[in-house]
Amino acid sequence: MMLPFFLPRAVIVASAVVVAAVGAVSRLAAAGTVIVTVKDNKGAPVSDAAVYLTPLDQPPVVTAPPEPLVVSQQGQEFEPYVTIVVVGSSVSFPNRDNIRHQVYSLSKAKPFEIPLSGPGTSQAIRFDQPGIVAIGCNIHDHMSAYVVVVSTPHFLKTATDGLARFGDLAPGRYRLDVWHPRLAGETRRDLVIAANDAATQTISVTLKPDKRIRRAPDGSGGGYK
Ligand SMILES: [Cu+2]
Repeated sequence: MMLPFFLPRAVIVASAVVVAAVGAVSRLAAAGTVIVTVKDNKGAPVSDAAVYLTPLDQPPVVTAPPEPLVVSQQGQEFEPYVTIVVVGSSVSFPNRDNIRHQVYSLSKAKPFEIPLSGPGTSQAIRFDQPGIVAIGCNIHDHMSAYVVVVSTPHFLKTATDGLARFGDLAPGRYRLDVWHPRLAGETRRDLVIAANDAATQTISVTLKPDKRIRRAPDGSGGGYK
């Protein structure tokens, strides 16, 4: 007796799903929003934090961009300081200075070394494992950058307001990770996002002091050129 009732119900549910997927308005109405604020222990907003949400209910699909992202060497600094990429992405490292650099990483996720390279040269590196890749220059010890390799399409880097706003998230369980170069480890928490939810999360982090010297003392002094 159950079967005749059950089958039509299943058909109706299936067609409702199709309609929701086609109608952008229905899909947006059901999606959730998460706004993450990253603050330090004094309440000041933190920039350059990598904030990412990994769906836990089904493995997320990530697609590497067709063109490499760019981390340049400019004014004896890497620019940008923090770059977030999905697994499989390539990053090119153009030298836009008039001196030579030697870009490298000793990180577990992607150890590499680009040979000593002069002005105008560029080499791309593919990041094929998730993790934090700390990058330096063998010639200029003060130069420092990070590539954060994630396996989720939902990632943002905070600007000076410390905000990361994720919209259009499918309802379900997520892991929220926050990472920053001056954080001892990752800050992690689990979230459940309901349909039509607009959740706000404030993450307080205790940052280690900024030991970076933002500019080389004086490029005219000779030495490693
Ligand atoms: Cu250098």
